[in-house]
Amino acid sequence: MSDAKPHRTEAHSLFVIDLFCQVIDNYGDIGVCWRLARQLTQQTRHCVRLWVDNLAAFQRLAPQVNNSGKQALSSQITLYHWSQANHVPSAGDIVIEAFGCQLPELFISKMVHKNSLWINLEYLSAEDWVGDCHGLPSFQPNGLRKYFFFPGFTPATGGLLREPDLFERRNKWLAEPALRWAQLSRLGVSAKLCNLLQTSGRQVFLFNYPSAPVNALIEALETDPKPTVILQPQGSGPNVSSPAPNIHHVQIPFVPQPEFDSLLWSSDLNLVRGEDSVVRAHWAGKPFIWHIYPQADHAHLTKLSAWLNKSPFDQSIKQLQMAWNQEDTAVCKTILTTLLSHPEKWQNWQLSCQNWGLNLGQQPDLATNLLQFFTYHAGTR
Ligand code: TRH
Repeated sequence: MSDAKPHRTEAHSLFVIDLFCQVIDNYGDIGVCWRLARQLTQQTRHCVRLWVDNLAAFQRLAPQVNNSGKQALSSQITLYHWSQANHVPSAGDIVIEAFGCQLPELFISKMVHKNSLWINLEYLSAEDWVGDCHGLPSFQPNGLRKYFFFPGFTPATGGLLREPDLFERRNKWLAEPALRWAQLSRLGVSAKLCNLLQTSGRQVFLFNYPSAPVNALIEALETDPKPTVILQPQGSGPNVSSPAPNIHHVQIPFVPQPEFDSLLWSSDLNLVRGEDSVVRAHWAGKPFIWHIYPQADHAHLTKLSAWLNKSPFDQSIKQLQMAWNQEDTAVCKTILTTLLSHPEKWQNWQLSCQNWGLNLGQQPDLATNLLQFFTYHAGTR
């Protein structure tokens, strides 16, 4: 690639930040990196060069992305295909290696030349050891300073991704119901179902892995006189088979990331999965169940327990979350049916989700913590 000159704004920015993302599976890696790129440049003058190995996956969350390689995504964010990394003249001041994605060797030699600050951004976990390892250095034989940065749920960690104006935007959006109806109709939800939601219906957003015990949810909803509209993004599992007449299942298209957020805001129950959507469910403040990304040897259940231990959920909600991930249809159905038939229990769940989101929102967010870390360590170069 003939990319000899840096992006126009790079010369005037404080830091050039290289953010490397490999799409391992699904959309979580790019989902997190795309949010992070935007948040690192929001209200700052830094430039981000976002290196991604799978532009097609990225395009699903950000339709403005095209497959042509280098392109400006904003005045401060430039997207590059991963394969172009060896051709840039120099590395950035800061290099973020998201989720241990293994930086290209030649690029690392450019980092040595630049004396870049190397951040190893880890996956999200609520486990206690995360607070002990967050921010630890790993000095490299080539002289580079590499630090581990752990997102997390406590002030001892790097925090969670959250835009500074998130709650304000959410509340404004919720205060204007016309936006919700316009969005649903754009996504193909019929006027009849929008009307049902407007009058008496419950909106459920279903974004899970194929193994989720969705039958438990359907059977519990069938016991409830209140009608339900289930919105499920196309291509996401599990299959929902012919539910009873009080349940309406609508497959909606994959939406750009900001629209994904507002779907969570407007739903009465969110079934989310993976790392990014669960964080957004916390900010939505609606009852939610996390279908955590399955890992070998049930490592994900350890992570799930750690998260539940940090949660304000009562015992039955903790049990529900665990049973959902263990695909225990009977337990899920019993707990969901109880919640649906006891409005005060549902209300408690709703309140605990809302308060947890608000409390977590008091902590500094991941991008703010990273920026502070950069500023502090840039001074020690
Ligand atoms: O897609 P995921 O299952 O990604 C997973 C997890 O992050 C997991 O932790 C990780 O280890 C694995 O990838 C490699 O779930 P997640 O994290 O919720 O990411 C989905 C992203 O897709 C999120 O940023 C929201 C976005 N999205 C949209 O923008 N529009 C949509 O319509 C939908 C359904 C999702």
